[in-house]
Amino acid sequence: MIALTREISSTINRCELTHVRRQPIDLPVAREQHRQYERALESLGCAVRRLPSDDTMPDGVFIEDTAVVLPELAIVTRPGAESRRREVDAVADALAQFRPVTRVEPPGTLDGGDVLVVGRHVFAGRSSRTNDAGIEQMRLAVAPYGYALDSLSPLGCLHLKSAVTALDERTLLVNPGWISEGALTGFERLAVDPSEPGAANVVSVDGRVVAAAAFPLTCRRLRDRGFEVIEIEVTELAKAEGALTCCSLLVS
Ligand code: CIR
Repeated sequence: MIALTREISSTINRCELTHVRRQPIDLPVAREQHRQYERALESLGCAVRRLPSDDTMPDGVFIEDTAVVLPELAIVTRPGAESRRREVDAVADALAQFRPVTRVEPPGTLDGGDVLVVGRHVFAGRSSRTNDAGIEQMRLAVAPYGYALDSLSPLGCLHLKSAVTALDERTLLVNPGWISEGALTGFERLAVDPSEPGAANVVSVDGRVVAAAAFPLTCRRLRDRGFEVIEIEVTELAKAEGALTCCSLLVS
């Protein structure tokens, strides 16, 4: 498994924010936390390849939003925030080494954080970043490969994957306050601790989970369910409204 990551831009303090109040981000601390994240991915067996960033990409580290990678193809997105659209070209070039690449075209917008792939099932979140045209293009791109796509509308959070991520091919980690669980039938569900609404976003590889140390009660729930959990500090990236899946694209 290859994990594509992207360097934190020196302009991260000018990042987009939707639900989070702006607080100063300590760049050296953020970069050290990002290294710890990359090390956690390496400990799960990923080979990390970090793309460079530059001053024109305050949110470049959140590489997940620029593409959706399936075994058969990669869909390069058209991010909903205009300030993020220049992020996609370098990611498209990097992914072209591994997969055929297709792109979301105007008027479609789509952030990778709004797309959750579990086996042959694709959930797409309608959000302030992802519109129906973008979701429709995703549906058409994946249908030939046998993927079924459901669109959902999370509420109260930035992206679908703020509300739900996959722990394995059967089990989802969910904040029921941000998504209607009825939309997720057919999957086993584990709820985050109610005092930790942001805890549903974790990276999972082969039943081992990278989770934020800020959410100890949810980490305990994960361990009680039998998952091995690696806890890391991501306080500075959280100030940029980023979580864990957003900082990598996993290419198997
Ligand atoms: C943004 O608002 O676009 C960034 N500040 C945070 C993006 C986080 N991405 C994600 O959760 N997939």
